[in-house]
Amino acid sequence: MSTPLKIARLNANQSDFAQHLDALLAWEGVSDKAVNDRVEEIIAAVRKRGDAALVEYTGRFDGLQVSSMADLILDRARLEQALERITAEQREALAVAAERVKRYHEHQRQESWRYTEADGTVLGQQITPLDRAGLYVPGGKASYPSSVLMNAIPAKVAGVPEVVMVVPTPRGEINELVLAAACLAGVDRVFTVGGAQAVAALAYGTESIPRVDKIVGPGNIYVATAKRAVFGQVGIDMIAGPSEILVVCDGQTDPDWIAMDLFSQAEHDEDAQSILLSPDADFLDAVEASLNRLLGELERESIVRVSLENRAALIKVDDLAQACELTNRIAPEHLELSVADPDALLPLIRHAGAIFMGRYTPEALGDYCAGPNHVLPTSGTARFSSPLGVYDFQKRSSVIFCSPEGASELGKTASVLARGESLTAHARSAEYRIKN
Ligand code: HSO
Ligand code: ZN
Repeated sequence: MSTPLKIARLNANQSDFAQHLDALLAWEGVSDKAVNDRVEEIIAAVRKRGDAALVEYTGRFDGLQVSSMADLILDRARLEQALERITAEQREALAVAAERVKRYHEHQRQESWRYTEADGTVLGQQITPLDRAGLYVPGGKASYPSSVLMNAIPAKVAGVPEVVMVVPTPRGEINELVLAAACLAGVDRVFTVGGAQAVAALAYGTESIPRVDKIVGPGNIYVATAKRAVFGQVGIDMIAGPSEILVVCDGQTDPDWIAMDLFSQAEHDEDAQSILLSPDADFLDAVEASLNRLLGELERESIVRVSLENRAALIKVDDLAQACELTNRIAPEHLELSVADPDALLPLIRHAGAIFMGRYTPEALGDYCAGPNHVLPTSGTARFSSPLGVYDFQKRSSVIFCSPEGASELGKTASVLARGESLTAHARSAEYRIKN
């Protein structure tokens, strides 16, 4: 066995617990002056020189030399080819996942509504999809087909007519699984460009890449910085922090299961956070033993070790109620309630991106195929935000239709308020419609 893991052990009642918790949760969002400057430059170049800049950057940053942008475009036929190229087993698994994710998201569709006031005025809200959405997919080790499904399917369910995707292909290496997922999710076109240049292209448009209305999907610091920079020109989903899992366990689940659940987030990246809360100190010991025993079996052992040693904690609580209180303070991206009666705890939970109920619901199932979205608020933002969903690709327009009587009545109120603001054109516009 390798060196024992150095994992923080805390007790929620120790006098300096609050400081420990703050230190544990502290996370500096991405922001770096040098990166910022670089990104601004790239955005300016793409705005000015369009495709030519994209071709140039793709050569420089992705080691992929092409003569024109035409070599960086994949159409639906190419996506269908990818679906043929993967194994039957993979095709089947992607199809099952896509179907379940679609069905779940269909429940989220918002409908237009209207009602009539006593004076005959009709008021309502009209729901429309965005015209076009852009999905960023990272290259390299975080290029996840499951994320393609999670980002593109809600857009399609919302009725977005065109979903385009950008994905870097370093040295021309194409991830067929990612393209196959794009095919199943209904992505219309793929551009094999990445980085800040791809974000700039989606935000402003180039000769080949159409300007989109919203950019979604994760990316490295350059992508995140670029998304922040183009926000306002286009919508963005969020700037996601590292993945997090918080497990609340009554001590009766197999410690190996809990250890692996904690690993499952830790293996995403060295900054990922895994926390376990239990009222049972012996159980915390058992999980720690499992972590040490199982670590060596992992493909990503070294990432997991760094993540657990820097950002994990096993915390003893008095009882499950205290665990829930602490959960609300942490507002985790993923919460597992690995207890006999999770429904009894659910009403106590106010802040969590996704809640996994009971011993048989590991977060991994939600990451791939349960149905709900795996794009979730991180770094405590579950206090005020929600999972990515259909509503992120739908907009609301207010609708007002005054009857002559309604206009006359409302005109009197509006006139008084407008004159109070010294806006006489407003007042007169309203007054014209008042019946004498
Ligand atoms: N757990 C990640 C999503 C993911 N997991 C993709 C596996 N593949 C989001 O926090
Ligand atoms: Zn995951």
